[in-house]
Amino acid sequence: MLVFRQLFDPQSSTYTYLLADAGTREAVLVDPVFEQARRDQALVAELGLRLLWTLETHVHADHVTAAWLHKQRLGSRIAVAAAAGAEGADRALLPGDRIGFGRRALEARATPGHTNGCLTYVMDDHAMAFTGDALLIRGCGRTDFQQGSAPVLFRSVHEQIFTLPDDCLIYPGHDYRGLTASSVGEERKFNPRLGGQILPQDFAGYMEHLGLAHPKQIDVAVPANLRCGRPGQAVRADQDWAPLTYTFSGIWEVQPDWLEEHLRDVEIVDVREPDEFDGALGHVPGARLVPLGSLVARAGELSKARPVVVVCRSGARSAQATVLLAKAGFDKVANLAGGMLRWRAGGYGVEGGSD
Ligand SMILES: N[C@@H](CCC(=O)N[C@@H](CS)C(=O)NCC(=O)O)C(=O)O
Ligand SMILES: [Fe+2]
Repeated sequence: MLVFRQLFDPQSSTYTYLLADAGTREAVLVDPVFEQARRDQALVAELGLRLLWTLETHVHADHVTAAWLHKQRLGSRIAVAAAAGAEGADRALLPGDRIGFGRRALEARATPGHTNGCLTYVMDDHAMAFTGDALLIRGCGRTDFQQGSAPVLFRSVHEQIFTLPDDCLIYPGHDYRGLTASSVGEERKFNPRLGGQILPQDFAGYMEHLGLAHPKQIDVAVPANLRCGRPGQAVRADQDWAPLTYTFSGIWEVQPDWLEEHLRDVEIVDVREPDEFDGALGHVPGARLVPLGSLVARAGELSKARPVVVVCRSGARSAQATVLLAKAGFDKVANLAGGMLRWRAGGYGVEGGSD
């Protein structure tokens, strides 16, 4: 019996997969996301599982892996393709390697083309394949950066994935439209880039004209993933007074919907300038104005009894403010994710401001 959960990161539209042997409770996570580490650790604990491995399908360009974080907190080991050239992995996978958990195992198949270290993990009974970005649902990973190559990807998909049984389910690394799974038979027939009668040269033409912007996180994500997600700075102490997320840049964040329901339980500190506080965006009801430049000097005005939520226009200055407050001895402090811009876009209540 297999325990199987498909998990989603809405920021990057990434799927993470939890697989475990229902008998021995030994588990693996495929493509865990840094910001979702707490969620996934809670699930592993609630299901009574022991995480043996985190497995990467490739060096991601759009999010940072949680492999290193899980290793620190749960003692799991990190596996990534030898061809990915990442440092800090416990196992450098070669094509044909098997990763066992209890009585079950995944086989690593080399499916380069999106990157040269892409792996597809195939379940021992060929019922499921975790294709990363080699094959997406009615799509595939782009081939315009990170050693991408359309002819190489075409061969990978046709030789390593389309040769699996028709009813083998495909679980991709991402989906941008809300689809969750497909099957080999379905993609062989209906994939508009790689299925049907399409030839390698048709595919190459298609891929040359995708016209996609580079992932927003690429400059942070690729170097971080080449270190298996080990941050450059020390990890800040845990906090659990709200459903907080810890970002790869070392900032604790709280989401607007939580803050709106807990306005009276926290001290809200707005670190913008006075003209912004009273300007068009308005401010969060009950917020206290302490501009970033005077925050350290005025930190004594704030109580350490209540958690502090820091706010600015976009969430950048307030992120820095959380670092300054932590240094000043505040141990419950978080940034309002996305600042006033996201607060206003979400239609949450404001004091002052114009419509
Ligand atoms: N807008 C996204 C970019 C997403 C993206 O480029 N995704 C890659 C996977 S890492 C891809 O291959 N996408 C294929 C597609 O969208 O067709 C971001 O900023 O993160
Ligand atoms: Fe990717």
